Amino acid sequence: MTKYLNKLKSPGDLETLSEQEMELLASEIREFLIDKVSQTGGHLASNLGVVELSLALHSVFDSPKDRIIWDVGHQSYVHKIITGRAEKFETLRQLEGISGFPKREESIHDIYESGHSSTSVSVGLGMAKARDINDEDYSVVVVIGDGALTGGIAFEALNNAGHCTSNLIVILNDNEMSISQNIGGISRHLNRLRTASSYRKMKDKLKKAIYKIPKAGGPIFFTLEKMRDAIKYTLVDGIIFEELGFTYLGPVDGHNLHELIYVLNNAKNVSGPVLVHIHTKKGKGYLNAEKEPDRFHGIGPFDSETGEVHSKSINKTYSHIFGEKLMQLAEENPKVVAITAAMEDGTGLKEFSKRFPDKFFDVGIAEQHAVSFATGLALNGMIPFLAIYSTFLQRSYDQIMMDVCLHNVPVIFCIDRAGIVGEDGETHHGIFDISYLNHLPNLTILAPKDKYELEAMLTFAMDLNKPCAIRYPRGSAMDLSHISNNYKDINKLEILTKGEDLCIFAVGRMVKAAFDASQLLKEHKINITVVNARIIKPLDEAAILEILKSHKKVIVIEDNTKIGGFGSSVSALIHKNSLNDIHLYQMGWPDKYIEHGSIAELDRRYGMDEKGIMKNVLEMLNGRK
Ligand SMILES: Cc1ncc(C[n+]2csc(CCOP(=O)(O)OP(=O)(O)O)c2C)c(N)n1
Repeated sequence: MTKYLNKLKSPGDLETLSEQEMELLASEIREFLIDKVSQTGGHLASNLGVVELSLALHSVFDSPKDRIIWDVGHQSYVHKIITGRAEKFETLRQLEGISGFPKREESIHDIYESGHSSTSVSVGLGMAKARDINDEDYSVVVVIGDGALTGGIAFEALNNAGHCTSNLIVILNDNEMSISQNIGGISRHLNRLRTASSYRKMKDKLKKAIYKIPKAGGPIFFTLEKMRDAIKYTLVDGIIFEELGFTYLGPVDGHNLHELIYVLNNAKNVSGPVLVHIHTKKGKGYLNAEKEPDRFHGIGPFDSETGEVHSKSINKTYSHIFGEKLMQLAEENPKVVAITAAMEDGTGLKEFSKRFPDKFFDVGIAEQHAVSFATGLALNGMIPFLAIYSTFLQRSYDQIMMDVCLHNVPVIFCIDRAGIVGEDGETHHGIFDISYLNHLPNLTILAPKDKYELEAMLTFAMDLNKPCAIRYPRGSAMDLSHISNNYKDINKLEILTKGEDLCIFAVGRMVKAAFDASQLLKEHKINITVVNARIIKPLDEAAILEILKSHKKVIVIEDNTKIGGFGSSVSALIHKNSLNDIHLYQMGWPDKYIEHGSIAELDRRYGMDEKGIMKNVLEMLNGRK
């Protein structure tokens, strides 16, 4: 069944295969992907769409001498298979297993570690320039999707590359999809190009036409073939990439190996920047994924026959709670609008988009634009709720600072996937947002301990009339109403348990762990105070100082990097008030990029669960910490 795949250990093995055999290999790879990803979960649809492209790239180019760069990197599974990692696919995205994104420590063929989109052309251009300066000879090839192309930095890079003379090959993998249907003017432009005749057909037509010219036809075509830009055969006017200075080749059927190999060989010989526009189908070859490419974009373990995911949680996620509450707020307040940067489903806004189409904006993968756009809406009287994953909001730092906070306008940042996110790893953990927001003037930062607090905070933020950020984690929304159901003073700290031995300030997701630890510690006759630190900024100084009067041993725990987080604020407060007898221990993520693995495994590994808390409490009380 896996006649060709079994023998595939490195890109060089492709040389021995005919195109027909490579097509058989493509089918084997698809079966392999469906089988493996159904067990581990992962980015299936995007990878099924690039099987032929990955084979063609590794046939035409000589990796790692030639550099292949994957934008986002979620579509690099086939590349991983070709470069000798098929046997490791059982461990895909698992703790200590292979990553779902390119990783330099995994393979010499992974030369750039992506995860956040739209950076590939910039990186590729940098590599091409370095090659030229060093007087070296190899190709730099960048693969970017039509979704990733909606990110502003991609245009900055195309603008720059089009102006340079360096050889750079950009493959635009156009499947008409971002995670959902792709949006925007460029998407329309690509559609116009796609509907024009294919590259090969155009070339054949031109050849026939020229050959009809008596006597001179043959030599003219021959000369054209020799000319570097003779392979621009499309008859569409005003191709944006040509206007920017690229040679445009396309559109090409991205599932036709023969055409792909042909056009890539041509691209290799073009001097200057060249863009190859290929058309693919997301989810190609697996009907379930072809029908629902968005659901199979990133999916948990599933039944490969039915396509149904195995562990369907009955609990709603925080994203669901957010989406539902926002619809309620929009019913009540006509000023409420919602914005997403290409993550309509992931952020829980799908229903909102249907119910309030005029008040819903998917701006594409354009987080910076989203923030400035929200500023404009707020300056003209709207209340924008901007739902972005913590890790992607990093892109918008300057816009948050200079547009939202400087103008002091009511933009509400609904920071989804805040904290550790699990299997997507280093590039996706949302563990920096408290640190990159904590010092911004005018901003309020909140973190709910459960779903009811999230709802209360959304209402609070709507009425605040100032910038506000609410950070909430990935996964099932907790219900901690049995611990406390006081949602009135949502911008004040909340004391959950009282004890004299030690005090824990816990932020967001960590409140439950701290509370559970406090209950376990009772069995050791240790009584601690647990505080729900639901307002991170402005710091509830008076309340914290009051608590510190009766506690000399203090732990702060937050699902954020320790540097610059809530713990740093408490530490600074202690220092400012010269409370030298306070012993503070900060718990949070260490100063490094955290690897991939399930959230529970990472919590355990880094002591970020109730056991880790208990250990620290006991060590502090025993004077060992
Ligand atoms: C800056 C940033 N924002 C959002 C995302 C989330 N994201 C991952 S893949 C993707 C869609 C990419 O679409 P495309 O480039 O066309 O690739 P496809 O999956 O369609 O092959 C999005 C929005 C991201 N990775 N980076």
